[in-house]
Amino acid sequence: MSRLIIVSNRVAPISEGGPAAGGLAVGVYDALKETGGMWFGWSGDVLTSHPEGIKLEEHGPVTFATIGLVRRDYDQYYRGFSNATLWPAFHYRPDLIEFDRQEYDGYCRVNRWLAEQLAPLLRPDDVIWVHDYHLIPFAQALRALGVKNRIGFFLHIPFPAAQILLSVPRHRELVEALCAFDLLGFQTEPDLRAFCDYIETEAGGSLRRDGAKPVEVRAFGQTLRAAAYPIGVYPDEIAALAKDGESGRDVEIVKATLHHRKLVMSVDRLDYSKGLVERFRAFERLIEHDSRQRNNVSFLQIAPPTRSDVDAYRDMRFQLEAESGRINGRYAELDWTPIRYIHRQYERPVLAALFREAHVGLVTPLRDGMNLVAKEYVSAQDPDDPGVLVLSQFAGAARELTAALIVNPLDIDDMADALATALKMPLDERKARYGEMMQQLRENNVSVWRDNFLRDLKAGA
Ligand code: GDG
Repeated sequence: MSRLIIVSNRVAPISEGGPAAGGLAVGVYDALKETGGMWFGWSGDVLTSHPEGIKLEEHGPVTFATIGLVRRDYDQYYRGFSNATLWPAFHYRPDLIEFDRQEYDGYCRVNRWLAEQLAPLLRPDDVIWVHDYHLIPFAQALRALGVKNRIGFFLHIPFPAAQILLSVPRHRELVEALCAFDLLGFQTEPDLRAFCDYIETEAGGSLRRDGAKPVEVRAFGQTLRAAAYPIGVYPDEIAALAKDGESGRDVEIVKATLHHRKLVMSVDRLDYSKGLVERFRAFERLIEHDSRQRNNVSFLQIAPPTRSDVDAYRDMRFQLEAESGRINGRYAELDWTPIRYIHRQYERPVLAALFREAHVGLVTPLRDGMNLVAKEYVSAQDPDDPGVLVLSQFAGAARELTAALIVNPLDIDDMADALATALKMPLDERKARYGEMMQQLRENNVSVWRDNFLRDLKAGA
């Protein structure tokens, strides 16, 4: 059997069972254990001088191959072009794009350098699966080194409409680089359509569709295939984790301080794409318009920090602190704080158990490739007394979780109304919606996502 080589910006610290070990990491790691192989990427270390070489760690049939980045590479490749240019553009925020030619050059340089590090470790029949926007030029860089293996790419974030992508300087080079992969995977059909639209209207390429098979793309002198592969979770494992954690210390504390009030809950990295400010205002609108809700419901927002060295993230943190402070100042009572905003990370079992306690999961990104939190919230529910998911129409997950209450996150009243509906939804309706969503989550779990992608990647060989 050919080995699987996973390449991603960060290598998940599976061995530590750390917070990054979510659905994606677990799914990918499972595949690696079955076929044997390697997971290659940045170690997370920022160094003062170039590393001597790759650090290799064996865990059974899986090798973790990691390497540090020097400060300039980190600044240009990771903080700069990946997170201050591509991330806002791909999340439909051209107003937040910062572009610096040197950062772009650094992004391409680091991709070439990483490819040079990996190439000597490859065997001729290895199958290579590259993940996410940090590594768009990676296949092109490997090809330049003479690597002939099958190379696939999965984009975890949205692919923007052509008119948005045009606002990224050097967009044509980026799409040309994407065309060096053998298979491109997107989260949803609209992402795939946006890519195909760019190919036809901007790149002068052509497409061939053949039923349910991946679309054949011809552009920049390359032939490749592209399709949508919505990422999933392992719903039954999350359910078990949530049930196990029911009587844990953190859950007991939350229950004790709620005093039988209802709980609305959200968990997101602190990112402007997640719509946190709009969500805070929607909760405020709920308690503003319906005084009976006051002192009867609390909103818990857990938002672990990310990318705090990118300006837009710092600004957003200040804005959130101001909004939660303002709303609490206006409505809090001696025994009730409307919004509990916690800017830190929790262990995965604690989150799962808290999801199970929450009457409403409020997941309202302005744009999101998929949003695993929505899927995790549903998975964690008690089948006999499930909570209600309120979900943004702009999360990829909304295409599968159609039994959620779907909202427009830019419409504060729409979100407040959905919250009110969710808080008073009768048990029968909650169970019916939950049942429908769980069925969907089981049918398209993370193994299905991974197996479909790898089947198509290998089928083209
Ligand atoms: C990208 C795309 C796509 C969050 N806080 C804590 C914590 N988390 C976990 C969640 C979930 C994961 O992190 C976040 O996944 P999301 O899908 O919600 O969002 P992104 O990080 O933006 O991920 C996204 C995803 O890739 C996969 O393809 O769905 O659209 O943007 O698993 O539970 N985990 C722990 N503590 C926390 O405080 N342990």
